[in-house]
This record gives sequence, structure tokens and C-alpha cells, in this order.
Amino acid sequence: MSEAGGGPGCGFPVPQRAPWSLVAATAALCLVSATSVWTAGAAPMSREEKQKLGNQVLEMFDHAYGNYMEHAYPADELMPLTCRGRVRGQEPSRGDVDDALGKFSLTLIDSLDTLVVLNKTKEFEDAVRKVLRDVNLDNDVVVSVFETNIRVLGGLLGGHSLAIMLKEKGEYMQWYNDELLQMAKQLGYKLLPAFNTTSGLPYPRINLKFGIRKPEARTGTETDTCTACAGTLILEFAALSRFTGATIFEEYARKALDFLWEKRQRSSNLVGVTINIHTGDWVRKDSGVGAGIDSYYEYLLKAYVLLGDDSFLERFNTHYDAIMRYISQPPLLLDVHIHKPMLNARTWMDALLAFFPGLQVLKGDIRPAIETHEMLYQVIKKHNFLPEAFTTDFRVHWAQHPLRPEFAESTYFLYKATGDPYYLEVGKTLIENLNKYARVPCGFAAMKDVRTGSHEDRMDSFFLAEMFKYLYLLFADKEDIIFDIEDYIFTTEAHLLPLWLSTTNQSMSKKNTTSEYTELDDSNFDWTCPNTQILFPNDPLYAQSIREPLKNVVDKSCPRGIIRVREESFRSGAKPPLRARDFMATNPEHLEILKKMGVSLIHLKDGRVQLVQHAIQAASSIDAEDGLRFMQEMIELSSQQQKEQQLPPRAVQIVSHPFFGRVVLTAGPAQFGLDLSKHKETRGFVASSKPYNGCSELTNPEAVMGKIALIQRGQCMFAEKARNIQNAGAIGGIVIDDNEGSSSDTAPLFQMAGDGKDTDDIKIPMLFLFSKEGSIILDAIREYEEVEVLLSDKAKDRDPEMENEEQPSSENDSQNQSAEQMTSISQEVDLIDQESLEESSLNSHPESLSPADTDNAASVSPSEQNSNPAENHETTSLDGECTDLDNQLQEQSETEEDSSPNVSWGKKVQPIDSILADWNEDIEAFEMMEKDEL
Ligand code: DMJ
Repeated sequence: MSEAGGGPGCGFPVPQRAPWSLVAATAALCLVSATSVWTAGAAPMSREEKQKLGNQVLEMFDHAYGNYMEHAYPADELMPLTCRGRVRGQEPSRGDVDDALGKFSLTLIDSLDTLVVLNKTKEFEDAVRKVLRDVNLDNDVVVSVFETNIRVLGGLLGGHSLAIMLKEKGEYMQWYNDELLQMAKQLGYKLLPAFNTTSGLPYPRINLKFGIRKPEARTGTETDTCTACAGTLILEFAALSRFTGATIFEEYARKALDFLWEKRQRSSNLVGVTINIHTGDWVRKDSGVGAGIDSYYEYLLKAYVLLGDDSFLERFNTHYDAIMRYISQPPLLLDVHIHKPMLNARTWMDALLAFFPGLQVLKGDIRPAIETHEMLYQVIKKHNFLPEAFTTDFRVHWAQHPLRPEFAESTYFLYKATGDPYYLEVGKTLIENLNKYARVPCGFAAMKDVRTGSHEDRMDSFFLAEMFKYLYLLFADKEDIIFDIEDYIFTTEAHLLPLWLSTTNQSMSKKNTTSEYTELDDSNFDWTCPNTQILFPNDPLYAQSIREPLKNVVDKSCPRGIIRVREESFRSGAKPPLRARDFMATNPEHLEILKKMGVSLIHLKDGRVQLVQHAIQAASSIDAEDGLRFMQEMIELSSQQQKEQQLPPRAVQIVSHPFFGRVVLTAGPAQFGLDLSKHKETRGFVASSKPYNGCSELTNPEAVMGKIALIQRGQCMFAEKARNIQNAGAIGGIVIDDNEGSSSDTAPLFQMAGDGKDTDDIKIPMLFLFSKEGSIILDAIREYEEVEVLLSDKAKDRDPEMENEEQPSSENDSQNQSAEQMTSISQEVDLIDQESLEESSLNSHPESLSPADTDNAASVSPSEQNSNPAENHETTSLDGECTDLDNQLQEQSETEEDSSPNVSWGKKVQPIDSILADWNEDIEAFEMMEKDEL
């Protein structure tokens, strides 16, 4: 350890002084050298135990790969629940996720180099032969440029890299003659038309056969792409150029990176999530290290490692500095706005950011890596897997988990950097959870909902490309791998590219160019490769001591708990800042805090109060910052209230025999389609759509024509479902929740959001029912076949005429009884509904905003009581853990589509007007993010 610490070979050297050969090896060198650091802490794991776990990983891989090969190949992916291949076009569309599928045996290609890492050389040889024999890259199918690059081009190049390594060793692959590389080149040329834009940023999608913009291509009209999509090409493209001598690939990838760098927000040095490929304008101005941006940063640093080009390191360091300044709030990583980087853009994190601790290890910034990794591990311990998105107080925001490998990746790199056996234990837990919860007879199935343990019929190729590699390597000793892994760099899909590429065919590279933007000084390297003497100052328990305060951060967290932990640990002695949702205008303590934050409260003549912030009047810069956040939260609350105000709950009333309007189901509205509060109600018979999820063209248009279509929630956006049933001739739609047992009496209603695009084409009314309410209709259909409902903004009087027609004969007794049951359910629903309404009005107060001529202003009404009914439910259980009923309930309603959070407080609010002009951009961004799918 001491030889590595602080020596010139460890920290990334100042580029001008660094010969490329040293540079290329540096990152790996640092990781290896730190492995011997650990001497105490978690109990060391015996060699036998490590081998046992390694063998378990091998067995799991065989289970996943074997089932794919047996039941799915040559399809792109295995559907592990139905045990068959997923062939695009033959299954209901899953939207963008399907863009990875190009009918090119994706999983086989993505698995190639995993086979070699796992010492399955024979199987690798077979697999390569299959790829060469079976795979066609010329399919008439539109694929994602990003996914095709990282999975297919990367997979072919990784396969080629290890094929030539094996050939050189002299035993296997003796027949190999660069065939995989030829395929990679063919694919590379197929992707090039995507770069035909003035900016040099690639189109997000391309038709493998027809390219872009030809009428047959069915693509090329997109205007936006994500930053990661345009910025995650350089490793594969440069490797392709250097392997083949065809310089064009590296040139194109560099041009795209240059453009992104040019477009970074100059004062914050951050990039947004999506960019217009023609104008270069940022479309989404929020910025984090997860979805949409993640591997752009990864590739800047790794391009430096692989290619030895200083400009990539300079760019990375500039961005990293900004990330650590604005986004990193250890242990959290929270999105901010590129123009106002002190403002958080979200209150939740996505699972993709779990790769970041691994990247920080490569960078050499171990401490925050340990912290974030530990926080993520706590979330995993609570839910068995990392949910796709989770809030800052660790509630599930999006409950799906498609067996993503990022956390395993970071665990591996942290183990390499610290040698702390704690990370082996973490890996062991990952293995156990996969076997316990995701393993099915025909492979491993993605989690549909980590809270319920329900599965999705999906096993993504990255599970084989990445998860098994990182888990196997975690437990492997050097002698367990047939080649030296340190000679390779991992792409974002964990494909292996040899570091020797940096000296090959480099004529086209801009070697040793120094960026015109960044003056490098030594501070750029403050966080560089672990200087183990500083990072582990004679204290072998270093990593443990960083983790310790975070140990119970999830379990013990009440809502807002993590903020509290963070603030307690970073501003010891200070009280946690006042949150907008807790604010009571009559609480003297709150008023005092407001004053400290520079926020003044003005009582208006009409009884409302107006909040104005003058940062300059705050007691300190930290208070000013808290004040800014408070105002931002207040605006966010108001904006949510506004939405709620605009779209109150709706009713689905069953009007046909024998219900006659007595069954009224509380329904959630949609932010699109016919507004039932403005129009006459819609009445019609119901019919289930086929497919039931309504995510593709209906196969039973004759059944839904002129009727109200029933569709199941999930798989695609609400708006897509609406369009599909409308096209089939439905006059309305009812989306029924797929979370079994959910009900509006236990979960707050929410509005169905649009898809972020123009939804004016949707003319029919759409309502949402939770599962219990929905099953009342479904049961009714089963029993009576013809079921007529009324969709409206509120229940209509019962129809006495219809009711008189009710036949009291004994043969109808059972029907009547079941109708009675339904009636009583409906009454219960009504009752609860009324109760909750009363509760809301009890806790809500006229809240309004009014003009102000000052920096930041928002108005709220004075409140005698807490304006958040959720607070009224907050209880402390005996074991000291906090439970928040409303939050728990809210979790139940939060899945992929319900991006509009339910807000049950403060029903009455007037619109935000011109005083908030300065904030409009933020509000729009919030709204956009809420609508966003990951
Ligand atoms: C992988 O395909 C790659 O790691 C990509 O960069 C983003 N994440 C997925 C797996 O989660």
C-alpha cells in the first residue's frame, strides 16, 4: 500500500507529463495496488467460501444462459416466465425498451466475453461459431443507436478481443480469423448514417437495413436524444477504428463528444438530460449522474484511460468538479438544474446512478463512493433489490427492478479499491437475493414490483453481460481467470477492450491536445486515484468508519430522515431546515426560522399571506440556501395543488341491471382526453380490450367499438392505451390497476399523466380505477355480461325507472345478493371518500399566491393546523421506527406511469401568476420530470 500511496504512479498524473502508456495502465494499477490495504474490519472471507460463491455464480450463469440458449435462441431475449424467446413484433410493444432488440440474437452477443471471464472457453468457441453462422445484422428493424453500440458492437468487440487473446495462447480459437471484428465493422458502418446531423450528434434510432430518413426506414424524424445516448460511443467506436484502421468511427464519436462539451452549461459545467440533435439546445435541463447522462461521464474518464488523450480527462475533471459541487450530497446524488445548480430538480434517485461509486473508484475518490454505495445497499437490504427509483427518504418511487448490474459493478470496484471483505458479504447478499426472489425455473425474471416480489416476463441481456461478470470477478482470485483482467477496460456494458489499443492506429486521434476551456492546475487532481496514505491514514477501518454512520439510514428513516442525517452529520448542532410541507404560518418557531432564511411573510388584506425571500437578509449563506430551497418547495407544492385542483376525482357508476346506479366507484382522472367536468357524462357498455394492456393495436375492435374499453394498467403509457382504444372505436376507457388489492380507500387517487407529447388527438374520456374497484366491474361482466356504466365528474341520481324494472323473483336472489354486496362496497367507498374529503377540507386552507415584485415570492394562507394530513397519520411505532401511513399508501400508487404524485393536502389554491415568472422554468422542469419515464 505504501508504495502506491502518493507516488507518481498512482494519482492520474498531470497529463502533459504523462506518457500515454503509463496513463492507460494507471486506473487498473491503482485498483490493484489498493487491494492489499485492508487489514481489519469485517471478518475476512476464506478462499473456500469465495470459491463456493464463485461456483454459485457459475451455476446461476448456466441457469440463465442455458435457458436462453435452449428456449429462446436465436431470439434476442429470453422471456423467463413463459419460457420462450422475445421476438420483436410478436409481443406487445414495451415502448423504448424494445429498441434494444434488433433480431440479432442480442443475448448471445452480449454474453460472449462473459463466457471467457467465467472460464467457459469451450462454450465461448461454440457461441462465436453460432454468432457467425446465425446472426444477421441487416434486419428491417428500428433499433436504438446507443443500445446497439454498447450491447452489440461492444459485444462483438469484446468477443473479438478475447478471441484473439485465446488464439494467441494457442489452445482455443485457432481457426479464428477476425470474423467477429468483420461483423463489428459491418455494424459500425450501419450505424454511421445516424451521425448525419449538422451537430454530429447521432439520431437516437436507426433502421438496420434502411438507415435514416428513407421512407422505408420509419425513423429519422426525432429531434432529441439523451446525453448518454450521444456520449457513450467513443470506447467502442475508437476500438473499432483502432482494430481495423478505419478512422471514421473514432472521428464520429469524438465529434459528438466535442459537441456535447461545447454545449455544457458554462457556469455550472453540467449537462442536461436530453439535447436537440439539430440545434444543440438542451431539451431537459435537469442534470444528475443517473438515467440519461450516466455513461457520458463514464466514457470521458474511460476514453482517457483507453486512449490516453488528455482532453478527455480535463473534461471529465471539470464535470466531476461540478458533480461534486452540486449533485453530490453524500450519501445522496440528487439531480439539479443546469442553470440553477443549487436547486434540486427531484426528490428521488434512479437505480442507474448505482454505477457512480464504481466510477468514483476509477477516479480515485473513494470516500463518497463508499458513502453512496452504503446508502444504496441499505435500500437493497430493505427491498431485496434496488427499485428503479426511490425517494430521498427511501420510499419506493418506481417499484420495478430489471436485474440491473450497476450496484454489483460498484461493489466489485470498491472491493478492488479497498480489499474490504465487507464487499464480499455484499456480493453474497446479491447472490442470495437473486436466487431467492428472481430465480424462476426458466432463468431469472425481472422484478415487476420489489415490494410484492411479483415478476415480469423479462431477462435483459445486460444481466448476462454484466451481472455475472462482476459477481464472478468479485470472488475470483487471479488464478481463477485465464487471462489478466487488468489488461482490459470495461465498457459500460462490461465488455472488455484491451488497453494496448491506445498505441494502435492512433493517427486520427488528437493526441495530447489540451482543452481550450480548462486551465489545469493541481486542484484538478485533488480527487484522483486513491492516494492510499491519505485515504487510509494508518487506519485499516477507514471504509468501515465511513459506512458506520449510514448503517441504519434506511431502516431508521422517517420521511425526510436522510436529509436529517445528512444535515446532522454535515452541520452538526444545526436544526434540520424547515420543509415547506411542515410549515405553519401560526407557529412562532416557524416564523423565526423564516426570518433567519430571509423569508418575510406579508399579510394581505384578503386574509392571505405572501412569502417573499431576500437572500441578502438571511442570517448566513446556509440559511439563504435553505430559504431558497424552502421557496422552491413551496412553489412545487403549489404547482401540485394546482394540478390537483384542476382535476378532482371522477366517478364510474354502474347503471345497468341490477345496479341501477347504486354502485359508484371513485375514479382517477386523466390529464388528457375529454374533460368530464366540462362535458356531459359518457355512458356506454363496457368491453375488455385485447390485448388487455391496450399497448398495441386492438385485436378485437368489433368488441369495443362504441363501448367503454377496459384496459389493464402497465407496460406502456396511459396515453398510448387511450390512442389504441380510440382507434378501435371505443367511446371511453377505464384503466384498471394491475397492483392486486389496491383500492381508492387505501391509496390516494392520482391523475393519469400524458406522455410528455401533445395529447390533443385523444378525444375520449379516460378514467382510472384501482384494482378492487376495477374488479367490481370485471365481476359484474362475468355475472351479467352486459354492463353499462356512466363516466362522469360525479355520481348521478339513480334511475328509478330502471330500478322498477328489477325482478324480485327468487331466481334472481343470488344476483340481488351480489348486487347488495357491491352496493355495500360502493357505500363503503363512498363513505371513505367522503371522510377523506372532510379530512382534506379540515386540513386544507385557502392557499393562494399573489404578486410580488421581489426576488422569490410565493403566497400561502395562514394555517392553524399542519397543512399536510400525512403528518396527522405519522406515528412512532414501539421499536422507534417511523411509519407514515400516507407515505406507505402513496407507495402503493407509485409505479411506472403515475408520475404525477398524489397530493392530499391543501385542496384550495389559486393559480401562480406573474410573480413567479422567474420560477416558471423550474416549474415546467418539475412538471416535465414528473411526467418522465426513466
Ligand atoms: C446497461 O445496458 C449499461 O450499463 C448502460 O450503460 C445502462 N445500464 C444498463 C443496465 O442497467
